This record gives sequence, C-alpha cells and structure tokens, in this order.
Amino acid sequence: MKKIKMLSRGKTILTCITLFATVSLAVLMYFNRDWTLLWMYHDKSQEITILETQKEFWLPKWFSSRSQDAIVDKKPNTLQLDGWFHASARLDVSTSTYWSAPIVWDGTFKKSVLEDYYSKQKVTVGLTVFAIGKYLDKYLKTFLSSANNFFMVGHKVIFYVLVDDLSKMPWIELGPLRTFKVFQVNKESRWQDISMMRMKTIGDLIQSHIKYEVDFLFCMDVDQVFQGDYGLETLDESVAQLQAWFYKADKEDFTYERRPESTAYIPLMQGDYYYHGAVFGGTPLRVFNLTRECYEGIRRDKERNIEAVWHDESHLNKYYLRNKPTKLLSPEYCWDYKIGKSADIKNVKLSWMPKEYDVVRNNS
Ligand code: 4GW
Ligand code: MN
Repeated sequence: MKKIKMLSRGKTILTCITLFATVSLAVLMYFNRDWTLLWMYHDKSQEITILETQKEFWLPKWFSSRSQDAIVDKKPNTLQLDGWFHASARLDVSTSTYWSAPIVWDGTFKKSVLEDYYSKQKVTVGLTVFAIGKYLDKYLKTFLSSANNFFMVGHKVIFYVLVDDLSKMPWIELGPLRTFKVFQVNKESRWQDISMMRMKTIGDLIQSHIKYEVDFLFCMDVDQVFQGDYGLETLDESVAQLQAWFYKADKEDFTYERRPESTAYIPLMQGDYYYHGAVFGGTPLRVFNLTRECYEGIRRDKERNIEAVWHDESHLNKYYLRNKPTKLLSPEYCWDYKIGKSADIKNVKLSWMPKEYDVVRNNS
C-alpha cells in the first residue's frame, strides 16, 4: 500500500516537473521570439543576430546575471547622424510615412552632412545582383559598369555577382574602393523560380560571407542602369523602393496577392505602399530576416500548390506590411521612362532597361 502511494506521489512530482519545464520553455521562447524564429529558419543564424544588433537572448535575472554583457558589437557607434533630411524641402510630394520613416526624394537630403558623418563612421556597402541565362549576356555589363560609376562613389563597395556561367563574366575595370565577388549558382528551370530563389541564395550568402564584410546591403535586379549618384542618403536599417507605376495609385489598385490561400495575401483595404521587388536593402541582419521570411512564404506556398501573382515581389510586399521599412526611396531611385514625363521626378538615379521579352525570355 505504502509502495503504491509512493509511486503515485512520484508520478505527480514527475508530472509537475514536466509541466514546469514546458511552461518555462514556452515563456523563454515567447520572450525571445526573434531568436526562436531565426533558429527555426537556420541553425547558425544566432551568430548574425549577435554580430549585427545588440539584441540579447532574454533570460530571467535570477537565472543568469551574466547574460546581459555577453554581446559583441561589430562597430560601436557613438556618432549621431542629425540634420541630413529636410522633409519640407519638397512640398509637391509626400516625404514621410505615417510611421515617420523618411521618403527620400531629390532635394530632401544634405549630401555634405552625410559625407561628413560617413567620413568619420566609415562603411562598406554590398550590392547583390543575379544574372542567369540570357540576362547575363544582355544586362550584366551595363548594370555593373553604371554601378561602378554611380553607386556609393567614394565609399567601399563590394558587388556580389551571382551567375550561372562564370566564363561569361564581363570584363569591367572597377574604380577605386570597389571590388566584386562572383558566385556560381544553378539555373532554375522555371523563370519564376530564378526570380524567387534569389531570396534563398541571398540569405545563404549573408550567412556565409556578407555579414562579415559589409555594413549595409542592397539587392537589385540586373535589368536596370544607374544614371546618377546613388549615395549615402539611401542607407538605413531597412530600405524599400516605391514602385514607379504605383506611387500615386490607390491602395485597392495595388497588385498585391489577393488570394487568402497564399502566404503573401493582403486583404483589399490593407497595405501602405506598393514596393518594388527590384530594389531592397538594409543592414545584413535586416536583409537576412527579410529574405528568410519571404523564402519561407514562397516554400509554404509551393507546398500548397499556389504561386503568388508577382512572385517574390508579392512576398516582399507582405513582409514590409508586417515589418515597416525604416526608409523609403522615391521612384527617382528606380524609374521607368516608359511612364513618360513627370514633374515629381527631378533626378533619376536608376532606371529600368527596356524589357525585350522576345530576346531575354526565351531563356533556354
Ligand atoms: C521569363 O522568361 C523570365 S527570365 C523572367 C525572369 C527571368 C530571369 C531573371 C532570368 O532569366 N535570369 C535572371 O538572372 N533573372 C534575374 O531575376 C535578374 O536579376 C532579373 O533582373 C531578376 C528579376 O526578373 P525580371 O527582371 O525579369 O523581373 P521583372 O519583370 O519584375 O523586372
Ligand atoms: Mn527587373
């Protein structure tokens, strides 16, 4: 009888311990949501969190008093960047979002203030670009030579070029402070996958190289050409590009994914802006989070046999709806001359190349 009593008491204690452990784990995971998500996406992703931000893994104080000082800052930054942006310098366009992120238009920024700040706070900026199949022959040379002339002139730049055929890499003489790193990637058989798989590849590349090498990163389409200075005013934690054809459109006309079955779904009356998939950027950590979340959405859609209407761009729009960008770039930073003359557009820094679908889209 005594034995039975002890056994059942043992069981109760065991149940209590299990319950306590489960609840504690749940509480820890809740307070460390960012870490938990990153950990689910990738095994080593915590490294990047520690390096790039001062995000700390939360532990109750009584559990460890040392947990608070175990963080390494990549570049301690004591300088303050003030007075670079003048929202009221352009009254003809909107220069701020409702969550107070600047929308950078020509005339709204003070180049001298930025140059002064970044001469003390030196930065290296990365730029990824994919050129697969016909896009390599047709667009890469123009993109890279124009980037060499106009992208972050006077500052250290690393071009990360991803191609399917290394032997076709064009010869380009780069200016001072710039270099490139070329990577071979497999060519996906469907063009939609060429575009979408960029999200996975960029995330992997941030893990393996980029996080050690740059302070800010941009990711761009190759079918574009730089036309004017694309400079320090574009740098921020999370940077999104307004799509040139939609910057004045009503939100119900945005071409978001409207089917609830897709992870990129945005209901009709929701949304802030229509962002362009051809340009996005930020710190390596922020871009990493973006690419992982978009890729996760793409993967889950594939499992459900659905593909978002504008592929990676639809997922990007969903991501930015949930994670507001800290800076927006006006359509001058990615203009399509096919739109025609517009008084808003004072100074084009990057423009779309003609599509010529008959040449590039017969992509065998
Ligand atoms: C249809 O036949 C294709 S091929 C659609 C995209 C293709 C493609 C895209 C490609 O064959 N090779 C390639 O390198 N890409 C990369 O994906 C390239 O960087 C390109 O700029 C990016 C997005 O494709 P896109 O510029 O054609 O997309 P949109 O029309 O949104 O600008
Ligand atoms: Mn494009």
